[in-house]
Amino acid sequence: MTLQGEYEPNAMDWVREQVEAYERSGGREANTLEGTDWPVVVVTMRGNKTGKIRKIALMRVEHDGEYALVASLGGAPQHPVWYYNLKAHPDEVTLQDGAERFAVRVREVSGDERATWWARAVEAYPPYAEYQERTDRTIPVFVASRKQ
Ligand code: F42
Repeated sequence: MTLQGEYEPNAMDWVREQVEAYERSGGREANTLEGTDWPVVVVTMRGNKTGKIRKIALMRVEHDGEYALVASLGGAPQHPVWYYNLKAHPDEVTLQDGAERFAVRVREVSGDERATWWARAVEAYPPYAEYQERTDRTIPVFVASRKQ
């Protein structure tokens, strides 16, 4: 499943290159955070202002076929702008995990559900805990579920 529209490469070279190598190799290359063994996934979405197709890489946090998408931005004071894309177009998202790319529906989670997914996220990628220490902003967590 692919989203229709004009692809606008990510403004950050290292992200754009990782996304493009990941997609080109069917997830066999560029599938971990640079210099680590921590796996990543590629998320494709629709821009909430331009309507263009945007792609990012995120740490892979999977549980029973669902994925957490953690809007950490390294603990920066502001959300990454992709947060606003997912809020605006939660049904126009695909996720690639390794060779498999599939359509997902995303929803921001809160309360106990967020706490459960946050624990899974920190277990998958411990630096998330440091990122949350760095900022007063509560780092948003989306859950991506496969579309039937
Ligand atoms: N970022 C995370 O937040 N969490 C992670 O777990 C994570 C892991 C990760 C692993 C590998 C890797 O290579 C990158 C990783 N990143 C992670 C970084 C992530 O891929 C994003 O690059 C980062 O989160 C920043 O996302 P961003 O959407 O804020 O990117 C900005 C810099 C950007 O691309 N801005 C564009 C620009 O031209 O300035 C606009 C992009 C956009 O979506 N525009 C929207 C549109 O309509 O087209 C409008 C958005 C708006 O509302 O302004």
